[in-house]
Amino acid sequence: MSKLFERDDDIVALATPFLSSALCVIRSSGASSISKFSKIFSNHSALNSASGNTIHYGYILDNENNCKVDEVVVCLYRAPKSFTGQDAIEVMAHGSVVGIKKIIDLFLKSGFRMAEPGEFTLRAFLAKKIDLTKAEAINEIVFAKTNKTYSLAVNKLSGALFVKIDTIKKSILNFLSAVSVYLDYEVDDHEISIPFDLILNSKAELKKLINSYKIYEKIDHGVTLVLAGSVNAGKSSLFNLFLKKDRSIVSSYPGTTRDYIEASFELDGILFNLFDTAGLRDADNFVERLGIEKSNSLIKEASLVIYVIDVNSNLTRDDILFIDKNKSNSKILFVLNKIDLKINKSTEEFVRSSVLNSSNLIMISTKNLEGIDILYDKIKALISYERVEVGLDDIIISSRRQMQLLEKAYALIVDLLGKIDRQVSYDMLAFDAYEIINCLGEITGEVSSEDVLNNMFKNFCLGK
Ligand SMILES: Nc1nc2c(ncn2[C@@H]2O[C@H](COP(=O)(O)OP(=O)(O)OP(=O)(O)O)[C@@H](O)[C@H]2O)c(=O)[nH]1
Ligand SMILES: [Mg+2]
Repeated sequence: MSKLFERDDDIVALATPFLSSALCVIRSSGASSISKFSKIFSNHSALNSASGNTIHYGYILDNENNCKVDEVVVCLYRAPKSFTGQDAIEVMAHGSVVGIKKIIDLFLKSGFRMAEPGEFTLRAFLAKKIDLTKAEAINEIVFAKTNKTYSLAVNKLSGALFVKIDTIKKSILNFLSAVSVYLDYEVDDHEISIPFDLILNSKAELKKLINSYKIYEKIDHGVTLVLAGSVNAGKSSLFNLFLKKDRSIVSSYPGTTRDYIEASFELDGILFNLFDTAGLRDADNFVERLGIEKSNSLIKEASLVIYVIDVNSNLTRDDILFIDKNKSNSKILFVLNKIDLKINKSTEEFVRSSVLNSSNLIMISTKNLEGIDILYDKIKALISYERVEVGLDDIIISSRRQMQLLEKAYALIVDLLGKIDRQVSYDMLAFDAYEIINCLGEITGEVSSEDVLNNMFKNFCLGK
């Protein structure tokens, strides 16, 4: 058997970020993990005789230097009742970066080795604790960017995708069984009914799953929203308002923002990639000119642009050029800002008379928040095409690997249906059905090669 499938040596990794925090979790697993760890734990005799699923209080000890390193709580698991199916120890220590390094060093000195990314989940898979769809769901939960992608991943963790794939697989298996009976006993095909409809239904189910990947891409990639406008119009003030924090510098000095700043926020379940840009003007400063060039290219690529205008001042030459060029562009929202101040009538009139769709013009004040709700509603309306109604029970494919296998299975089913139409021999149909079952088995991990597993788990983070 290959090395990958016989892993029971003792591994350790930090499962929480390597940052100062109240607490951290250091995770370990392996056949002799408990006895090795007990050497650096104050309460070692209790630990060695402890039963699984127990919690122990004590100190991590540096025996070489004869000192205590940290006061900790330890969770002890015994095989097979643990995430990895092996004996395992989880240490909850104080989240000090110095302390974490010391504790991990002591683990290594006691005979553990650092785990590879995803190795705990790989062991859980190899111990048949989880299938591949659940393993991937764990990674998706960790990296989810929005509430929606998070909830969809949790749904998969509960096994929904596995059940779905398994149901399709069973349909194909029923078809294969009927064909095999026909082949084995050479019965007359009038005497046995071959369930061709199962293949048609499976094709439809696979199509639904394949389409769901496009939905996922929409939810995951988000909408690019760019704030543009002349210097001092209030772009950074609006940027901070969207993010609900003072991220971008706001000042009355024209040309404060020189380079673009990117951040994300969520509105109505949709992820927005928000850009604050350098104010447009004929700048003499080289750095500022580069920033303005970047602003222009971001505007071109954006799904939606909010062009901010200071309604208290005269329009700039750049404002007039931009309005003229984009007055009928439905992806540009013109926002007249600073309505808490005296409104410059000629500025307001010019914008009103130029912008073709009056609902694309909104008056706001980032100072007293007038008009902000209207702006939010307008943004939601404009990107409604991005909104996909996904129930939390829906199964959405979010892994490229799964998607490629689903496409392969779909192509095989289309091919099989063609052969059924052409009435090719039943042994060829059986061969194709068998291939489809294998392909679906690769999604759940029932059929998997070492290369596939190595490739998949290396994308996990350390400690997972
Ligand atoms: N009265 C009032 N002042 C505002 C409003 N919005 C922004 N300001 C002020 O206008 C000035 C410029 O605001 P910023 O948000 O820095 O403008 P900007 O468009 O990012 O400017 P640059 O980065 O220089 O291009 C600051 O002094 C803000 O406090 C508003 O709605 N009302
Ligand atoms: Mg700015």
